[in-house]
Amino acid sequence: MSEFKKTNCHFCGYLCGFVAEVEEGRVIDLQPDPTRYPYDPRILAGCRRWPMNLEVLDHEDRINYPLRRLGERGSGQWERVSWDEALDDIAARLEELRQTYGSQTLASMIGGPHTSFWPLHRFMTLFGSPNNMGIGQICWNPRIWMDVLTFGWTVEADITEDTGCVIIWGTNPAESDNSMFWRRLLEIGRSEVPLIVIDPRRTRTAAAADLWIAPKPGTDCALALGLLHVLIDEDLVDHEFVDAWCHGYEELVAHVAPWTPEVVAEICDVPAEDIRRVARLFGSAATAALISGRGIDQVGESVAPTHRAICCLRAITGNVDKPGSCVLAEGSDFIAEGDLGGTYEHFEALNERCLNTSYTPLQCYEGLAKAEALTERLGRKLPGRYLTSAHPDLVLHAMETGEPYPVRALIVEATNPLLTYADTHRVYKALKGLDLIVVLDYWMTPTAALADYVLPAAGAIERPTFQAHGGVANIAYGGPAAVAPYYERKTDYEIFRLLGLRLGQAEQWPQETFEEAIAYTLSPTAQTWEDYSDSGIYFRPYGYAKHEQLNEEGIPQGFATTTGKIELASEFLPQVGGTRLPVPGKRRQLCSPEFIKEKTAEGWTSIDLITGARKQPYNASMYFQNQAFRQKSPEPVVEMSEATAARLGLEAGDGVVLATDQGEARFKVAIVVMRDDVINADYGWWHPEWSCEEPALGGMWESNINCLTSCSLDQGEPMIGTWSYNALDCMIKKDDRPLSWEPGFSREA
Ligand SMILES: Nc1nc2c(c(=O)[nH]1)N[C@H]1C(S)=C(S)[C@@H](COP(=O)(O)OP(=O)(O)OC[C@H]3O[C@@H](n4cnc5c(=O)[nH]c(N)nc54)[C@H](O)[C@@H]3O)O[C@H]1N2
Ligand SMILES: Nc1nc2c(c(=O)[nH]1)N[C@H]1C(S)=C(S)[C@@H](COP(=O)(O)OP(=O)(O)OC[C@H]3O[C@@H](n4cnc5c(=O)[nH]c(N)nc54)[C@H](O)[C@@H]3O)O[C@H]1N2
Ligand code: SF4
Ligand SMILES: [Mo]
Repeated sequence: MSEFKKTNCHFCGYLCGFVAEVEEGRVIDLQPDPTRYPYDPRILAGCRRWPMNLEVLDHEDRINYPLRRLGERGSGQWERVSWDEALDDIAARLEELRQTYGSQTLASMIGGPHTSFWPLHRFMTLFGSPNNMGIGQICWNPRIWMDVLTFGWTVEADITEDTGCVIIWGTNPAESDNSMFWRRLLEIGRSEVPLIVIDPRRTRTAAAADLWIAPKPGTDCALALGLLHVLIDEDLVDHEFVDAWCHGYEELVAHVAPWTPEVVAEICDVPAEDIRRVARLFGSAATAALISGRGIDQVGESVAPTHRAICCLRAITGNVDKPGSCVLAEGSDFIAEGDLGGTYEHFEALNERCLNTSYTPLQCYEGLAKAEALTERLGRKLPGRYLTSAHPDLVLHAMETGEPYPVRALIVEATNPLLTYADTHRVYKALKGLDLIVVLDYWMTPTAALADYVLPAAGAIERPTFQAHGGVANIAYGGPAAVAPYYERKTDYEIFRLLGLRLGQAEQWPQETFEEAIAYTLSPTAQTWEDYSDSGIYFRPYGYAKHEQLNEEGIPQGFATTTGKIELASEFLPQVGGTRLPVPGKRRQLCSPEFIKEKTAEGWTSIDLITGARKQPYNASMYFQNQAFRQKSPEPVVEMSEATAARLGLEAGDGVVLATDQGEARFKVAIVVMRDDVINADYGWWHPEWSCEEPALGGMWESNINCLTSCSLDQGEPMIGTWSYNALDCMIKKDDRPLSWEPGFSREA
């Protein structure tokens, strides 16, 4: 007899609802659930990933049992051990390292939102280490930080019937979202509402737009200052809103005066007339929305000022917390991740050991405390562990040198840092020198291959899901597991709990299962675990213009900033080494002058580089196991315009090698429509069909663009520490040698 169980897909951030047909604890069929958020048959028809859920659940390459290393690190020799054996030994070794070096000797690495990370954070906090590395500085935090410091909280775009203009800035939802939001943009593209895309590449999103602006990578801050200039110059400003709610308008006027369209056109290499057009479309719409993404998140020094300038664009046009523009999200009714992870409770101890302090004055505990002092006025709790995440440059340095203290152990959860963290050679060497590495994953990845223990994580369908965006909005979605984990897999939550129990954390892990933990998370709300499972979402309709709401004293509550207003000129940022108004910074230079000289003499050419622009069907280093995907997208490519290819003497399909001071990687040329004189290289490429043992490491040395990148602090954003995956430089050269998977390849060549 089979049963039908509600559950969720987690192959992207939407967590679509499904109904699983279950027989004797095994899923035998999976069908979309039309009763639950965010069901839409068009999305499912366009999604290539969800049908692989069944295959992935029982894929022959999944890790099903705890594995312990035998032989040399990376030698590929493993023994299957019981959970008790694995966890007892890991706990004992961690305790010994803690006795010898102090609790900060343990570091962790996480990736994108593939799972709930607060259980790891709770474990790390209770162990006593602040050294969580993650994608914080590059993927999410820059925008969160600048929104919070300008508006007092984060803003989310709100596209409704009222929206009269949309700017899509450095994001390509056609490939990165490919779901509800992308469908909505397609509709807007076809409607009267102007859609503007700012991207060096003519993406499918750009193709759907009315106007495509292709600036030189990394010049977006200047572009935003130019737009502000035109808005002010042509009086497309919402003066009523600015007078009532913005601080520092006159300063902003003076600041952007020199940034004329002509000056900006020169810097960004776009027509001055286009800058005027964008400003006029945005400024003359009664309501306009702006959505930005990774293209401006990962551009070194300029990342914070670019986001600040974008905040100013929203503010002076009155497009704040108003239907059709954006909403200031509300803090969550359910328990926030910062509290679940214990960040605030253990603040002092974490702060004392935090490596970031004095290097990245915003992205550290002291920066968090200053910001939190503002937001707490309106009862909003920041996602502390993300906003304090340790800088990889500093943690890797501590691993390499033992300074300022030795970092000897590492937990890797839901990331494959040899592919996705910057500077693969450096990450590799640092990992090789550690005393203990524990990896939680579904698969044997190149990173897992270097571990002492690989622990089998349960995936979606076999675990409940609760996606809460760090708790910066009052929404969470997901649902229950359909089955108990297959084989001996366990949920990430359970793994950290069981480890915690062995290290004196028993009292802080009262809920035995992740399901119970989610039920507890929801306990301050009116919704039970059962209601949540049934509807797949926790959501309370939000209001607009919350700054006008009266507080207890009967005056409008305003914005949770130093001045209570939107800070066009920031009173906060100078305290952490920033400027009152946005000033563009330098971009990251990956090639030293000596390197360029040497390579040029050998026939290489210097060129601008962006990396990792999203493409279906892969996601970071994931889904390369899927044979259908591999057949359809078989090669790691570097994209360039026809003119660029001609200048470099290249044709579509040619092999090329890219290089920087850090290292090299090889790709095939694809000719696309994009700006001239910049190339875009794929990221995440490896070959799971290869052996993961050394030296092959799943083929990850061949076409891994992060062999070229760097996380060094010296050219990063100085307050947050953002390093760059875009607006880079590299050397390029044609390379006809076959790649390892091509006919004619020989190891000697
Ligand atoms: N298929 C797929 N989807 C994904 C992911 C994936 O790996 N694969 N990853 C997920 C993750 S972790 C994230 S963070 C999101 C990211 O989602 P998005 O923010 O949409 O990221 P991309 O699709 O890379 O789009 C970034 C765009 O910025 C452009 N760009 C590069 N440099 C610049 C610049 O200097 N200025 C401007 N204006 N534009 C620039 C690139 O050409 C690219 O089109 O995607 C998520 N979705
Ligand atoms: N050059 C370059 N580098 C980049 C980027 C770029 O654009 N260019 N983008 C950056 C960005 S924005 C991001 S967010 C990162 C993304 O990079 P990551 O999010 O770190 O992605 P992956 O490295 O593919 O790691 C995901 C791993 O987690 C495992 N996994 C998935 N779900 C779970 C789970 O529930 N539990 C456990 N334990 N494991 C799970 C998968 O099997 C896989 O091995 O990459 C960054 N790196
Ligand atoms: S991959 Fe994303 S869009 Fe596709 S079904 Fe899964 S959650 Fe939904
Ligand atoms: Mo990301």
